[in-house]
Amino acid sequence: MNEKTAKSVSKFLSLVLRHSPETISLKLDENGWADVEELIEKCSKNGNSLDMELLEYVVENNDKKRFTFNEDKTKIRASQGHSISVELNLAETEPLEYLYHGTVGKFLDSIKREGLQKMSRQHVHLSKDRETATNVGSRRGIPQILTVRSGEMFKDGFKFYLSENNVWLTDQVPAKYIEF
Ligand code: HQG
Repeated sequence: MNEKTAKSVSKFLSLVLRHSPETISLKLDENGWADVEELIEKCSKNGNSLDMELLEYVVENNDKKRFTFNEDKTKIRASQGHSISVELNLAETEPLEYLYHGTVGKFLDSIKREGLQKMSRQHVHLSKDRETATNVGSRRGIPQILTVRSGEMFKDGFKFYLSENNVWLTDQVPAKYIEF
């Protein structure tokens, strides 16, 4: 399988399964699932040629396991990262004592004032280690890694969720729980 093709399919799937299914007139259900046959047909119609073999390859080999099939592979969804409102029904999970967030310098003043906010997504995304957070921050420039006292937040009643692909999610992180 051509890696370049797989990456471009992954990017397109992120667009339609997380942000704007209407780009290809695709409907997601309330839990974010798309019908696989419909997805293949509508992607192909819109110039992103796709078949079941390629879709299975992308789901299995995606570097972050961004997409999941249901049991019989008739449906597919993004595991996290949505900007559109979907109910992923993730189980509340007790977090590790510390989690990490990768960002860049220009956001720090605002984060110090307002804490971490979800911005355009459905959750604040946190990573289990500094290395992953460094990769996240590097998407925008020189990474700045913030340490979140998630254990303390949990004791104080904040909820945490772990996505199917092991990204930690929460609604917000007040600045007092962040080590800059
Ligand atoms: C920042 C990728 C100012 C925040 C990654 C971030 C992740 C604030 C940006 C996933 C702020 C939002 C998500 C505040 C937060 N003031 N800036 N109060 N609070 N920010 O992309 O965490 O490859 O929505 O630091 O790996 O960067 O797409 O979130 O820089 O897992 O699968 O606002 O996306 O995964 O940016 O990344 P994003 P993120 P995928």
